[in-house]
Amino acid sequence: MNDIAEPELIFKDQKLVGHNIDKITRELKDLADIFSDKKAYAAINGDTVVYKVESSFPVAHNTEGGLFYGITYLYPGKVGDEYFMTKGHFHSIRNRAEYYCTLEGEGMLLLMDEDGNTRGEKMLPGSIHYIPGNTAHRTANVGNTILSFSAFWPADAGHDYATISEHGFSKILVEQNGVPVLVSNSSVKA
Ligand code: S6P
Ligand code: ZN
Repeated sequence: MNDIAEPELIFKDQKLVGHNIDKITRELKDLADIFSDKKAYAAINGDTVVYKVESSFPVAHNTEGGLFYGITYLYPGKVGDEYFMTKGHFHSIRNRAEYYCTLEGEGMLLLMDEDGNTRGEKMLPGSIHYIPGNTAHRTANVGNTILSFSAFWPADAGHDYATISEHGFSKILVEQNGVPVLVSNSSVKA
């Protein structure tokens, strides 16, 4: 008997290949809550793809001790001055941490603690980001090409999107004089 197997999962030709890859596409019309400039948002075609996620769930959701893996492909673009970004979430089990590893492109990882302090970490090819527990996370594409990154998170983490959908992050990432800056989110509801 041969004890050597082929890999179950492989990142090949810019996509994740394997059995049972979960694929999600988020278009602008799915992201009504997150962008600040509602007028600019309404002016862009809702079918515009903002990001795609390919994930592998080798164990059932909520399995304590299991791990999930996913690759996010975030397209370049802006809504008004605000860069295309992911919805963002806390993990449902708040203390669950995560790693992001940037594959391609130029981005910003936004991190917000439970007291509402928001900070940014630059993402560039090869950069590795530890996202501590109790920290909401979202990514923004600040370049002109696709930003892709891989993520590793506990299978029992879960996703709490509602808190961000309702309150947002305390700061938003906008382009000012050609560079990304974090500014106070005036639409944050306390
Ligand atoms: C999962 C991990 C990523 C995101 C992906 C999309 O815990 O953080 O795979 O799911 O980047 O972002 P979001 O906020 O729409 O899930
Ligand atoms: Zn996460």
